[in-house]
Amino acid sequence: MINGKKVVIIMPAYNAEKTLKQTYDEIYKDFVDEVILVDDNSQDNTKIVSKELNITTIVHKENKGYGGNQKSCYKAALKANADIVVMLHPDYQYTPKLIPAIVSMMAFGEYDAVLASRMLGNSALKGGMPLYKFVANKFLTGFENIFTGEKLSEYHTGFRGFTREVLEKLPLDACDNDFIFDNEMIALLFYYGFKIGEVSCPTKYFKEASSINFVRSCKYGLGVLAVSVKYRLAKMGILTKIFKPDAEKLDLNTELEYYFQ
Ligand SMILES: Nc1nc2c(ncn2[C@@H]2O[C@H](COP(=O)(O)OP(=O)(O)OP(=O)(O)O)[C@@H](O)[C@H]2O)c(=O)[nH]1
Ligand SMILES: [Mg+2]
Repeated sequence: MINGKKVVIIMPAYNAEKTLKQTYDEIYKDFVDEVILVDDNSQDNTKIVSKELNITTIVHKENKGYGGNQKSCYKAALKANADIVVMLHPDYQYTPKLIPAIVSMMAFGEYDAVLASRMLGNSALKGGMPLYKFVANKFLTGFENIFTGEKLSEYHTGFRGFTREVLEKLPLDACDNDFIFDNEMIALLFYYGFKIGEVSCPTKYFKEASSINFVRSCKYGLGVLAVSVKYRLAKMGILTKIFKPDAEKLDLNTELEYYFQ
């Protein structure tokens, strides 16, 4: 707890057995009330390692994708009465040591969401981000800033925090089940008028931390361009899927697949 707010860390996991323990061990537990991992039908022992670490472990019976996994994570966090939720990838790519910084930016009411940015400062390439991802990140960020009229240093980090209010209000069930989920969520944050803060974050690239290849990155990049254009159209009154008033929010009455005991 911090300032009376319950803090829950969520980990969307897929084949994370090799990096999970190291990631979990670096979480500064004083602030954190619960850690929840959703295993998206991994082919390895992710759920077993997770349970051994006493993490609340939820398992998908079939692979739902990165966005589908996050939907389950946020539902589980809301059901656990979280006030502040931080998504941390279990692949040890982002340092858990920033969790207190991220949480405190929301715990005292200053921000509704916080992004840990690899592009603030000068550490992305030094940390091993492939040059094509760096250039694409810069380009897509510039494009999206123009179309949203906002100013973020990146829209593509997987290390982010949200208040309960954000997770209850955004129509996250209407969002994509694949990687573009992350980008849609930021567009929705701006669309609903939430305040987003950024902290600088070192990044690490190594084999287990990075599975998205060039083709998948291209698909993601095109998705980002589409989200940016749809956001602008929505601002002009032309509404599509996630920007419609009846777009589905997270339904807490649906069952999470199963808790691994
Ligand atoms: N549910 C699900 N999650 C996945 C899948 N592939 C990767 N992930 C998870 O999505 C997150 C991001 O994927 P990564 O492979 O680490 O992506 P990356 O190459 O590091 O991406 P960048 O950091 O942007 O370069 C990780 O936490 C993975 O566990 C998948 O097929 N399904
Ligand atoms: Mg990664």
